[in-house]
Amino acid sequence: MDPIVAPATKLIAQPVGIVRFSGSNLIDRFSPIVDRLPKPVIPRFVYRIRVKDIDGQILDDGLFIYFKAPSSLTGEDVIELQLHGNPHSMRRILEHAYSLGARPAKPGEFLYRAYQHQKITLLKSESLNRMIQAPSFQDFQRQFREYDSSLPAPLERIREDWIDLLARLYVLIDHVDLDVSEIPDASSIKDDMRDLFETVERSRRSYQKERLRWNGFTVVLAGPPNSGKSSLFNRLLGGPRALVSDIPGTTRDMLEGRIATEHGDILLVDSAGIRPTKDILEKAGIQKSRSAIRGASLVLWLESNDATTPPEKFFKSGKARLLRIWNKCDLGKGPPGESLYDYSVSAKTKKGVAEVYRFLEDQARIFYQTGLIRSEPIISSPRQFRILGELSRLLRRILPLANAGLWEVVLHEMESERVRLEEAIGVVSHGMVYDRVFKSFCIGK
Ligand SMILES: Nc1nc2c(ncn2[C@@H]2O[C@H](COP(=O)(O)OP(=O)(O)OP(=O)(O)O)[C@@H](O)[C@H]2O)c(=O)[nH]1
Ligand SMILES: [Mg+2]
Repeated sequence: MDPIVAPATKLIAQPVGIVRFSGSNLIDRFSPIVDRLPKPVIPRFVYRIRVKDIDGQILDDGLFIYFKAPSSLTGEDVIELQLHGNPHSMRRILEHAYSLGARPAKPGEFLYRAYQHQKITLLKSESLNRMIQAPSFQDFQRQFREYDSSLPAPLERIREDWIDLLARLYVLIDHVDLDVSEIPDASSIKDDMRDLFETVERSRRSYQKERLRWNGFTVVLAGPPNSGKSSLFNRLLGGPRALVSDIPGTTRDMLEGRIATEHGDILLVDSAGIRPTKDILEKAGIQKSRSAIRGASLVLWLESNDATTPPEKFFKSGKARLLRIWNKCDLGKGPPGESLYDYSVSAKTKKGVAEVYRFLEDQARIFYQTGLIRSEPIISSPRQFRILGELSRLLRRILPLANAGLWEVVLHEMESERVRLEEAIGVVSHGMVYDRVFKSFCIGK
């Protein structure tokens, strides 16, 4: 296959930067990158090498490992360069690789190739992606167990049951022509269809329960314009991430930042100030704020002396947890009705910010500790959840048909759904699988 290349680590300043290649005949094609590469190159042997830029100048030194197809991550030839993690030198190496015919890998393309060469199943590759993105150690552990397990994934088990039912339906309908000794019992088929429906519903419920947890502990900063949301966002993240100004309506788009605590990640979201407006862009921003509030684990509702709008009308659902914060306490004016506010802070002077931070840390601990880590494998992606929804709707529709004895219709419906189910677990043309699953993954994985 055509050679692809990508940094497997981010292009930021760090001790080690990894560049990964996959494709065929990699040694022949890309040996000009390495100064005096030994001949022949022994697979899986670690070489200390120096790398060169397009002009043949020595650029950096590091380690070189060659994995020969098919014994590699992707099932193709793979080269891994472990260099110094300077983004500028890494870019030079990538440019040299492009000039020799490598193409930049698309997001998830290394895993996709591994899937094409049967190095990993589609469902396991989704577990792997979840594992990398896990917001806490417990979530990582749980995903690793699923990735590492030899037990069939829930969708694989459902598919087995589905095919078993189909086989019995074929015999039930055609037993005269098929000359079989044992005719399946129609009532046991109905029972098994109901059991299967229950299994599908159980998996759907467990996914819904765990979904919030996978998103991580999400804290949304919301409130009227100019109350200092972006200023507090920057303070909590410890750097000037969001634009701050005295013009109300500065923040239009959502901005996210992650704080890694020992219990798990806090996903902090800065949102547009909420107020009535005719400005189309601002309106769109406010729409986003409202939906972020709906999905939040905790909302920090910020007000200050020049921006007081009580949160009541934005919390009709009563679902999101709310912390009311009075900002700009350095201006001297205390909040009206002090008891309304949980914290009084100044994003400008940092007064009270450490207390809010500690509260968030504590809430994150509770969030990650109360999410129960069950040992049974569960559906682990929105894509798989959608497939379950389709299975559930179909079973709900055909159960009455089975009760009425309309077996041929039941068989027809289940047979066409089987195709969709097999798509979901990877028995499908590769282009379609790539489009649906892999492109949401990170580049270099
Ligand atoms: N004195 C004082 N000024 C503050 C404080 N926090 C923010 N400000 C100022 O208030 C103004 C608005 O701050 P932002 O952080 O942009 O407010 P915002 O809530 O994000 O505003 P929108 O994005 O427009 O909704 C800026 O001029 C800040 O410098 C504070 O604690 N004390
Ligand atoms: Mg703002």
